Amino acid sequence: MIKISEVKAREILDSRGNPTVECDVVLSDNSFGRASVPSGASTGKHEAVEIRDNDKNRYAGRGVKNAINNILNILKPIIIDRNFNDIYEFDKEIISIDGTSNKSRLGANTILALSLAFAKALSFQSSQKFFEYLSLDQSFILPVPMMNIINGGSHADNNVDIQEFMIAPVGAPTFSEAIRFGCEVFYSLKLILKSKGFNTNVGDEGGFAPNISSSEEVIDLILESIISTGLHPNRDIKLAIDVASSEFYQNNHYNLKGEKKIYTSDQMIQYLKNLCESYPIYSIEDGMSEDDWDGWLNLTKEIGNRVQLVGDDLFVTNINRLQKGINKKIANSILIKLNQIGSLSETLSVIKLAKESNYSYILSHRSGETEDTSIADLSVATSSGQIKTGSLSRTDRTAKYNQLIRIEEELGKKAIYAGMSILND
Ligand code: 2PG
Ligand code: MG
Repeated sequence: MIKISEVKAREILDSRGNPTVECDVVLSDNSFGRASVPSGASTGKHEAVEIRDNDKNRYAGRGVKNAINNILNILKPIIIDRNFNDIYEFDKEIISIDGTSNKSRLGANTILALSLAFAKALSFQSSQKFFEYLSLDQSFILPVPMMNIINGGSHADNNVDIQEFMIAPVGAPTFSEAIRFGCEVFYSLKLILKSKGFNTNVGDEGGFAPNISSSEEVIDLILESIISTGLHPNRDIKLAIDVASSEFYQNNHYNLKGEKKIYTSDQMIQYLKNLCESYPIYSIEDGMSEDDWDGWLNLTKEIGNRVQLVGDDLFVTNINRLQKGINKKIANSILIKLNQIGSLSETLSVIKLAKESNYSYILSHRSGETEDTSIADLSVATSSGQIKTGSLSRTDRTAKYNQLIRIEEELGKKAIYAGMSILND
């Protein structure tokens, strides 16, 4: 019987230079799995808890030695020399050791690192690639990349209110062509920004971070850059935004500091509706704040029949919050971030519920990332049809796109690019 023969854990760095957890799991037949976990900046209030040491003498309090110790001293002695049939059995065991509803005892970062490393070891053992091992039905759909080419909000040091402006090449014939479309727009956006005297340094997710207070002006520049590459906005490339509005929701109002506007919930809905009427925006994430359920309901009633409305801070990859949204007919899509819930099996359960409820689901990175590319495999395995993993610069972002290029090559003729199909669901 194959057993767990070794577990290692270490403190490594994420893309912002903050410590994070990496874990290795080795099975008795030498099958090996390694995983590391990302970390958010615009985190949702209802996410599972990421534990940090808060020891001001190390890494400004951001160290994760406690999480490492939890793996080595609490979890390892319980799982070592044991056999688990699948990831569900394994995760159930380690989640029950934590015993809390939000993983605050051992940490979502602790549990996810171990959960993913174990899944990778099982995938190694089965001699399958990770995306094949996780595949739900052996249909392999390459996702439309949602590339965040202008960074604002808490991901950049500028005055752009909306956190992410993304381009989604729905009209590309293949995944690798979608990446080429995205890169060419990215290059041309750089030239256009430069020519207009804007800064072209990049933010946390590799998109440009110019000081532009109006969202309309940002979108106009993106459209100009699409056209100047010879591509067509709407037909070849659609736009998506992550408003991340929980970040600027104060006293029941949406405070857009860059635009110098303070909106009520209804005015915010009108603002978003106008943006969708003026521009080829097919998807809005976190248009309303994480606890503004009434605002979400009204937004869904207003534009939910024609725009993908994605709950990130709203649902936090949590099956109970998603179920509440489904019951209330709120949003029509969920952002999937493994570390918001803290284990692979719970993530797969949320995806299953979304699928059964006709909600689209988008695999997503965090603003603080590592070189771990699991989300690329997971997006193909679950046929998510969409992935957002940043811009076309910074290796922490392109690593995921590069992994998808490899998967596409590996699948050959079996690879289907989601393309336009994401718009008809
Ligand atoms: C988001 C994410 C990723 P963060 O809001 O969708 O883009 O940001 O990881 O900072 O929460
Ligand atoms: Mg978000």
